[in-house]
Amino acid sequence: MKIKEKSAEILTVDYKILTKISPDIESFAGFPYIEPTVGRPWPLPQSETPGDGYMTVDPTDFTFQATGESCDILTKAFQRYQSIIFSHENPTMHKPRNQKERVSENLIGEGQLTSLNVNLASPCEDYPYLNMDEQYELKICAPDSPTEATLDSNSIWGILRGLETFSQILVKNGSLYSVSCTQILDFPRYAHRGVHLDTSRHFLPLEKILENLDLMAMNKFNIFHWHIVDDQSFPYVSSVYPDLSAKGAWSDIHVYTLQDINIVVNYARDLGIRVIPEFDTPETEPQSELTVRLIQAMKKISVFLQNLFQEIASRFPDHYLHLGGDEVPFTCWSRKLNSVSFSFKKNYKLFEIVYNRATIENKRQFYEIKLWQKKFILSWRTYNMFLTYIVWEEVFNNGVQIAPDTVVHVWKHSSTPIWFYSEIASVTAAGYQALLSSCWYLNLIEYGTDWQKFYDCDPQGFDGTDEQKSLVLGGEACMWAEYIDETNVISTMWPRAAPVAERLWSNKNDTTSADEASPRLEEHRCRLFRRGYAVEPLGPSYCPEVL
Ligand code: CP6
Repeated sequence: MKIKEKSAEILTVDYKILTKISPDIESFAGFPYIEPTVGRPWPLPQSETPGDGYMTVDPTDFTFQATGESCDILTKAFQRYQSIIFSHENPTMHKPRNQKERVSENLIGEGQLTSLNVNLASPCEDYPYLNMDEQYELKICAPDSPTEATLDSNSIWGILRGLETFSQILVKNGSLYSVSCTQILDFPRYAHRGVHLDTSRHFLPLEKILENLDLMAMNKFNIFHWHIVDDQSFPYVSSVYPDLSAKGAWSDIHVYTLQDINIVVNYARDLGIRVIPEFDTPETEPQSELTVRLIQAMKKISVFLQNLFQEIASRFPDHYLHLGGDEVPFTCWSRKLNSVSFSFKKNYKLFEIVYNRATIENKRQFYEIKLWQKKFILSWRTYNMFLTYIVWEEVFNNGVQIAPDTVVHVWKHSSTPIWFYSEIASVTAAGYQALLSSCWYLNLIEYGTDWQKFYDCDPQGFDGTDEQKSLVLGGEACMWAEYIDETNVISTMWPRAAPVAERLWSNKNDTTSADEASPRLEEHRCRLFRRGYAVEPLGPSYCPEVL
């Protein structure tokens, strides 16, 4: 034996002895290396029946075939997935010294797969909506068609979800790709699976919003909750009231024009994602002595709000609108409102406030808000093509009268989940539909991992009746942007939003263990990394070349 070989042997032996002495050596200080799975989808499908063997795919000889209905959404999806699947970029991360061959050579392939037959049973719909059909069935060399791969759905939205799953179960195998034989029947657990993004505290360039939409689709999220304006800046460019952004945006380039909004809405639509904008409209404490009623200005403001919200309704095709209503600084308002002249009248039912901080503080802050009561909301419903409202939990907690179909968004959190579970229990006990975000604050950062916590949180985890639980529409992962801008938005959100995606999509009984999910999440993170996104690592790791 040559000296070189000998020393290599010693090194191997030493390593083995070392790991024997200290079995934890590979999981130093509680940060274990989790070996990723290969070709396992995220989020987990509702049902899978794995078959024997696999098929081989040659990227130069593979197409998507529409065998049923077709439309622009489908054509674009084919182009997108052709590129997502086969532009296997080399990770820039260091390569491991001993790359294991992940796909076993012993498996007997069923042959070459040259197409995925995509059978859309109904014509496409224009825009995604609440309770759209997202179910699909994906069969790869199933017993009844051993040489084929088929994707079936009654809806274009189901086809989009199925294409994503197909792209995830295909893995690189040398210069070719492999896909295991399987039958997948899949549909979401919750209809509302959102990602909330704040573009007021920092402006986000359009590309980052679109990148985020891509990542959302790769996690089967279906709602982009766009917290577009807030105290710090008003980047929404209104045609009816151009001063809102002219005076309220950080600068004249840090704005979203009508064209930008159309780009976002249509890009999202092609991915089966709804865009729900939030225009903060804080409410008031009805019993407070400090309650201000702007009777004199009311007519004027009413016209202002009608014009603004009519414009918003025409620009965002979704039938839901988020009205905010959180964290209202009552005393601050009433003090600052002294600078506005108004007459005060008690017990007035319908009231609104105009709040113009630009005149008080600096030019960057200009914001108009309203207070409302039931009558007002009802008149809005007729006016705004029957929009349904989502409000933050304070609106419910403060006893504001809200339309019966209002969705209450629970966001307050404490170190124990009891608090928000009791909140969602009382919201649903009062008969309102609910969304949960309390346990999914992506902006809260700590050393170590927090995704297991996100994974363990369940929107229906409260004590309540079946009827109460049926009122839970789903939830949203929230990103607040006080400390987030284009430099860190992607890496802070992803893959940390992925556990939320699985919680909202997959069956509760199959997703009870974060430990069990973690090898799949490692693979998913590598997949997103390989697709070109700056997704942060979950712990000490590397991305094997096949992923
Ligand atoms: N801005 C607005 C915020 C927050 C909320 N509303 C917020 C509160 C707590 C945390 C993060 C964000 N920055 N308008 C609450 C819904 Cl931890």
